[in-house]
This record gives sequence, structure tokens and C-alpha cells, in this order.
Amino acid sequence: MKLKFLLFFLSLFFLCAAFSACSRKPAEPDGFILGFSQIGAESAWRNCNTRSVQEAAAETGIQLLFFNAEQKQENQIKAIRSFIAYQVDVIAFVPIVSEGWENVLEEAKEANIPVLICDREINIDDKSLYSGYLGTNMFQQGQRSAEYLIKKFFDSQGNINFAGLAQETESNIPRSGANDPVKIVELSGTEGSSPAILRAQGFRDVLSEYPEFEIIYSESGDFLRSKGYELMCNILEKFSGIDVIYSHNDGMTLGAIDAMKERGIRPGEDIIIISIDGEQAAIDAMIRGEINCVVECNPKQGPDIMRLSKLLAAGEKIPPVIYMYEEVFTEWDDLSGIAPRGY
Ligand code: GYE
Repeated sequence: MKLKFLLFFLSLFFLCAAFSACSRKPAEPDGFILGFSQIGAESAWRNCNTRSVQEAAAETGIQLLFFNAEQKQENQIKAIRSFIAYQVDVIAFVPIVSEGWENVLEEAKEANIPVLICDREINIDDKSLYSGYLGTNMFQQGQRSAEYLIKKFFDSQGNINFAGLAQETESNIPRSGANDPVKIVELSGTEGSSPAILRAQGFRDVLSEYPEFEIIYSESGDFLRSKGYELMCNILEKFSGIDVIYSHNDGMTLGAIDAMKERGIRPGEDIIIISIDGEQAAIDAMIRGEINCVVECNPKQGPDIMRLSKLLAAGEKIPPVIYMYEEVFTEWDDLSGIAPRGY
């Protein structure tokens, strides 16, 4: 009888061992496996970000498990759970929104898999749940956008003037009077995302010192060109005398420009336009005089993601925050020599 029990428990043990072995990722001859959850393909910027990650992985021989979440946080959480089940060496992801990541990051920590946050930031109390952040300084992008406006509307004596604006537009939108505030409309990014939150905060941080500026309306266009067009059509019906459009990404800006042109409004002349990202189409529009300022947001994060992931896979520490290098392009710059943007 005892022999029977012994044989039964031994077979049970080997069965479990065999199952756990087959569910484990195949041993890597060299290199390591990186699980990457991307949010989607909502803009030219995002597509460039994706290409940068995929090309950098191929160039460095890192095996990349890439999941596109199609703009859904729940898909990102599922992808991260599958990376954990597969026991990847490192997890990297772009959090579509800032909140709601605690549970899945707890699970990654319990599985002892380091996590690199990319591009967008998360709002979380326990910073030990991820190893570091690589992306762009979005609060500064908002500040830089506002700093352009100050330069545009204040003369060397510190007096505000509308010399930069056409006083009468072809569509007869009444221009702000000499003592009226500069009327700003904001096209915001995806609600709850760190770029939308931080770009709004940075912009207001600078303008809070200048009562001559007033943000008369703000609405999310979800970083989509189509929504930027729809928003602008509605805004031009709702408001007159708009002086400035502050747009959180080039995609929405280009859609808004289409809407303005359909109504005989000259973008960049009748309405000053500030846009964030720096995609080729926006730089081309600025060269045509249709955009006045483009604040760069650098999508080419792939090589740094691979470099940092390698360090994490080797058990090394990385800096908590690493920002990409970025510039500001304005209507006053000579853009004839600007390198092709690649997105
Ligand atoms: O500005 C926009 C993209 O997360 C910083 O997302 C990124 C933003 C970028 O859709 O074009």
C-alpha cells in the first residue's frame, strides 16, 4: 500500500515539474526577452515611436514581444500579465493614462521582473514598483509653448501689442481690442494622460504671471487629427475673436488648420498656432507660415529603451528619470536647413 502512495506522489511531482518547465520561456542562448506594450497608432509621433523601438530591438539582437493595445488600458494590463506569465526578462510600456497601474506592477514586482516606464508617466505612490522612466519633459513643453507667446505678444519695453496679428481677418472675426486679453483656445490630448495633464500645467504655470492672456476654452481631441478638425469646426461656431490655438500635438493642429482654411481663416496669421511634437508635416506648415511655433517632443526612444533594458536585465540600477533631448522651432528660425524629421 505504501509503495502505491509513494509512486502516486512521485508521479504527481514530476507531472507538476514538467508542466512548469513547459510554461517557462525557452532559454535564451544570449541576449534577453523584452516585453513591450505600446498604446496604439493614434499619431505620426506614435508610429515613429513604435518604429524606433522595433528597429532598435532588431539592431541590438534583443528579442522583442511587442503588443499594440489599440488605445485601451485593459489591453495593456493583459499584455503585461502575459509578459509576466511568459517570464520575460524586462517589461517596458507606454502608460496610456497616468492612473490604474498599481495591481499589475505589484504582480511584476512579485515575479521579480523590472519595469521601465516609457514616453508617458504614471501617477503612483510606491515608486519601487518600477525601475525608471524614459521620456520627454512634458511640463517643460507646456512652459516653452507659453514662453513663445510672451515673446510674440510683448515688445522690448514689456508692452503687449497685437502687431503680430491681422486686425481684420477675411472671415471678419472681430479682433481682440487693445485692452482685451489675448484669447487662447487649447486642444488637449487624451484625458488622464500625462502629456495632456503636464502640457496644460506647464502652459498655465508661465501664463499665470500674465493677466493679458486668457484661456477661453479647452477640450480633448485625443491626439487625433480627425478630432482636431471636428473640435475646431465647433469652436469656430462657438467663439469669435480667437487669437491663439495651443495644441497638444501636431495631429490635432493639422486637423484644426484644415477647419480654419475651410472658413477663410489664415492659420498662423489670423490665429497664432502653437503645436507640440515636431513631425514633418508641422514643420512644413510652419515653413508655409501656417504654424508659428513647434515645440519638439522626441519619439525616437528605441535605442535608449534597449540600453536601459539591458542594464535592468543584468540586474543593474538605472536613473529614476531620463529625458530625451528636445528643441523649440519658431517662425523666426531659419528652417531651410532642418534635417528630415523621420515622422
Ligand atoms: O505628443 C502625441 C502622441 O505620448 C508624448 O502621444 C506622446 C504623445 C504625442 O499621440 O502625438
